[in-house]
Formats: sequence, structure tokens, C-alpha cells
Amino acid sequence: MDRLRSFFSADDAGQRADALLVTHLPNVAYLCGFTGSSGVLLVESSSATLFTDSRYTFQTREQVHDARTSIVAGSLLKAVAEALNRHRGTVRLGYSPAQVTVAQRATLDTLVGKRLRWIDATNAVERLRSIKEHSELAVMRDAAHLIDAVWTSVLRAVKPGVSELDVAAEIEYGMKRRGASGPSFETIVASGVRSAWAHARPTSKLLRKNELVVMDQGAILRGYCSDMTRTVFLGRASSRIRSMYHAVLSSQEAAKAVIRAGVSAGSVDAAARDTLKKHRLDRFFTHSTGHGLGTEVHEMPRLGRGEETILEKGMVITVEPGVYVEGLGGVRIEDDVVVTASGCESLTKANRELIEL
Ligand SMILES: [Mn+2]
Repeated sequence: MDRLRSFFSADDAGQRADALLVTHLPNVAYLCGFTGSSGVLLVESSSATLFTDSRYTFQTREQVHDARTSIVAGSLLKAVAEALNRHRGTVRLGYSPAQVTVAQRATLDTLVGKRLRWIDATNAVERLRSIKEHSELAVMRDAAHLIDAVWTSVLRAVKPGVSELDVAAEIEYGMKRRGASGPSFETIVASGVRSAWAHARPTSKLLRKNELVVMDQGAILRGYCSDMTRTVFLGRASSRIRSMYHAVLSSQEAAKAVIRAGVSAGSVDAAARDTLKKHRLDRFFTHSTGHGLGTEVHEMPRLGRGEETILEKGMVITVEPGVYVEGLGGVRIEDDVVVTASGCESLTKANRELIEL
């Protein structure tokens, strides 16, 4: 919470906020520890208050730090308005337009009146969240290790005759057996021509010999996500599949080689794309190279074309180039890495060589 204090001192434009309204639950959890499904955090210059309801009385006693808790009967926003109404004169309220609804804004306008000024505080908390502390990195290392182990053991079940849904179920069962609270997103298992669908949902389609199988999976462990993709081939891969695979692998290696504190997110994306271009496969790479990872599976920064965000030490990002050819299939290889002063450290350790099953 202390790191948010700069938000309350005047910025370049002389703007100073009196309070910050935090409604996005992952931001609430990050700032004060509360993981319930209903709560609003109001951060003021020298204090913070979590507003929630009586279902969470005992939970807040165990979880909430750096904020006082207010158990509210009725509307949380009404309680927020009461707190804002204790300020004299103009009330400058920082908020994130992407996270506060039009209805919430209208309610506060009505209850606080014309003296309420809305100040765009987009990404104020997300920027803090993007840099992981040592304790967070320790959990993320474990979350990555967990999914490595799940994937490695599930490989035995990846064979002709089992369905994509079977494999996805094995993966999600395996992660829970190893202590994960659940998947960090719906597990992707896509085989054959369906492997060219970058965001396929698993279906009852049976795996067959001579097919690519893309498996994209991640687990939530103690609140932190992992995200890893591996592609295998059932049978002996043709030289076309083989060269596609190795192009994606070298694209990922090229991207990783560029990563270090101080470079732009866009330059990492460019390295991945340039390598695929050398193999004349860049036009089949239809998404960005990666994304930040933490308590949410997609967070800051985005590693896309032309992104100017500068990578900083302690950011955790995915590196996941892919090639998707309609009617043939797709290859994606994804690791989670932490940005360091001189490079990056891969949290994902699972085998990245082409596996023929
Ligand atoms: Mn990902």
C-alpha cells in the first residue's frame, strides 16, 4: 500500500488525488489481501478501508492487512460515498475507467454531488503488480514447477484414441492433486487441424496418429498463475512439421535472448517475429509474443508489436510464439520467464524439444 502513496502527491499536471477507488478484485487482493468475491477498497492519503459484507466478517479478520475493514449492510458504494463525504471541498477520486461501471459512477455522482472529480488512474495498481517481489517469485516458481510436473506425467495419456477432453481432464485433475486451487484458464488441448486454432476449446475429438497436439495449461497455486504450452506429434513428424517446430523453437529462443531489464516489450515481439520471417512463417504467427503473468493470467505488460513498455527487473512474462497453418495444424511453445538485470530466468523447465509419441 505504501507504494501507492506517490499517487497522492501532485503529478506533473499538478493533479493530486484525495482517494483511489479500487473495484477490480485482483487489485483489492493485491493491496490488502482480501480474496472474497465482493468488496471495494478505498485508499486515502493516510489510510485505506475495505468495504465488504457480513459473509466475509471472519475471512477479513484472517486476511486483511494494511487496511481497516468496514462490514456494510446494504450498498457498498453508499458506504464509499459516506467516506468521501467526510472530505471537505472538492474530492478528487482516482479510478480506472475500464473497471468502474457507468452505474457505479452515476451512483457516486448522485451521492457525493458536484464536488466529486474523477481522475483517470488507469493501471495505477497494475503497474505495481507487474513487478514481483521475492516472495511472489517464490510462489510463481512453484506454480510453474507444478504445471511442468503435471504435463510431464500426463504425456503418458496422450495417444491415439483418447479425446481432447480426456487429456484436458487429466491435466486439470493432476494440477489439483498437486495442490493447485484450479486451472488459471480453461485448459487447451487441440489436435490435428484443430491445433491451428490458437485458442481452441477441447472437444470430444479423438487424437489420431500423425497429428500435432497443442496443450496450453496453467495452474493457480497460492493465488499465482502459471501458463505453459507444449506441442507434441503423434507418430513420426514429416520434415515440414519438423521445420515448423524448430522455427517456433528458435523464435522463442531469439525472443528470450533479447529480454532483460531496460528493453521494450515490442523489441521482444520483434525478435520472435523476425526469426519466423527468416523461415517464411511470420504470416502464420497471428498473436502477440507474450503477456505479463501474476495473480491474473493476463496482466501488464503486453508483449505485442510496437509495445513501448520498458521491461523491468522482477516482471514475469510469457514467451509464446506460434505458427498456425489452416488445414495442417499449429505449433506453440510457451514458457514463463522472470526479467532480470542481465537477461531472464525461465520458470518453466519442461522439455522443449520435439516429442514424437
Ligand atoms: Mn499465455
